[in-house]
Amino acid sequence: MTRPTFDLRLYLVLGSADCGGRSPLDVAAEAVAGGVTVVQLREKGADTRHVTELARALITLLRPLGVPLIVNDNLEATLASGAEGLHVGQDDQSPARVRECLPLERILGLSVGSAAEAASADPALVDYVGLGPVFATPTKGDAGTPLGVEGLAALRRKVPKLPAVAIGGIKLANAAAVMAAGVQGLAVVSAIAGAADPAAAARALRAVIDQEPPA
Ligand code: TZP
Ligand code: MG
Repeated sequence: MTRPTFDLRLYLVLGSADCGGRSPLDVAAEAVAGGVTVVQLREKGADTRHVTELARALITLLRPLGVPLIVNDNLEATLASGAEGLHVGQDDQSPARVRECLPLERILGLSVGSAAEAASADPALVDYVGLGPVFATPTKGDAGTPLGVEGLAALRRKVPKLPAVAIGGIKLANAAAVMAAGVQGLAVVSAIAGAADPAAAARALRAVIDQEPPA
């Protein structure tokens, strides 16, 4: 069974509400031009048909560029759109349930925010973990208590077998410190989707990420 390969260095999470009135397709296109390596569609509150349509449009844009699309918490839309993967949180369908329908060739990501959650992340089911929130963030109201950089580094050591991205309040000013906690990449919403120039924002983050020795 071939497990997927992917590049987590700069992981953009976005939905229509995050793009300052712009189209998520336009923002994603600019962000990828600036160096984003993975895009996650996180269209909160939307029905499956709408998520599937938006995911298909993103795939048309991203696939020729070799950038995988991950759908947040909607297995049906992941399968219907043909997206490269799915990301689930701890309150969503469990990885074991998801894998009953999602082939191992597709990427499955899991949010992890504590040592207990880290212990339950099974590399046989999950391809990467999203660790966070690192810092307080207005983007996700229920994100939980921030780990801080030290907490992130400690949590990262508890999931040594899985690649990891950090998420929550990450921006250019703290990007180097977060990378130094031992993650493979940075996941951001507002630092790119909310930027006046998403391509420039992505380029600046990639410059920092690419300076860190690989974790
Ligand atoms: N999961 C944990 S924090 C968060 C998500 C989706 C939001 C991160 O948004 P931002 O704008 O990068 O702080
Ligand atoms: Mg969720």
